[in-house]
Amino acid sequence: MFGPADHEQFVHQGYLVARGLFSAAEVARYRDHFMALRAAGVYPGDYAGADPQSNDPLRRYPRMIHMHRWDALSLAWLLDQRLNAWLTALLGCEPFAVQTMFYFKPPGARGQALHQDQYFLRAAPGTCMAAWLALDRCDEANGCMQVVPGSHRWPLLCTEQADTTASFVDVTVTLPPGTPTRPVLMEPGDVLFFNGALVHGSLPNTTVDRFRRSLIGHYVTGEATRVAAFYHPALRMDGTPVALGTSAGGGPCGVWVEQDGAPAIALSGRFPEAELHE
Ligand SMILES: O=C(O)CCC(=O)C(=O)O
Repeated sequence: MFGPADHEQFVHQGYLVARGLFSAAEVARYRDHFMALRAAGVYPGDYAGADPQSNDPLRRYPRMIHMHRWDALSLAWLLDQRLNAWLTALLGCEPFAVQTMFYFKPPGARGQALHQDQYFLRAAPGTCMAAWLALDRCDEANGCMQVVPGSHRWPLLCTEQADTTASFVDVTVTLPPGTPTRPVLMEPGDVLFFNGALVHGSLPNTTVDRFRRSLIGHYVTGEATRVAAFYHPALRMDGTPVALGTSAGGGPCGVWVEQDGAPAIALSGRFPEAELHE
């Protein structure tokens, strides 16, 4: 049940975990469904292609993207009324739904370097939001989510080359030395909601026998009138399409500078005019 403490946490930290929002039976159904889909074939958007014989665990189990466009269960999950209720309470108005993703993150898989989702989605005005459903216990050993509390107040940071031995995506943002990142420990059925500007990511799954599966929905705030082309068509939470304009890449980005002996962000960088998608 959503309460004032949840709102407070979200406003100050930029994220919160709704515990046990989905039941054990639902979690089992999603896990089975996506494992069966993964075993059955390849899909548009598979990261680096699927190859059951590969040495790279992420090629054996590439993440899935935009499944709601061809899979009824994914669409129903994206528009689930519990997610809508929490998102609406957090944002103050009903969002538009724009993306689903499924991460298998098998044993040995790389993580995803620190980033801000809004770098990819460019929802405006307003921002984007994520609902991240844990389908396995998530801890530091299997590469749980890591967040930088309070970073949702930062502008978009300029991106840099990521360490692709630890991350399967090649862009990241850097933080001043000593900036704390917080592991988000979750149980199956918990949902992590986070603001699109929050710096987050995950480290590799270092276990030999535990997946870290998650089902992810991305949304844009209801006042948004545009979003990057990759995320069209946007849907109202009743499933009907809504016409939004298209945000372009490029624009200013933040770099860390020293101000009165402390790190501060100056908007002195510029993103390249690249096509945007996570
Ligand atoms: O699940 C992960 O490891 C990363 C997911 C993520 O960064 C995202 O959903 O934006």
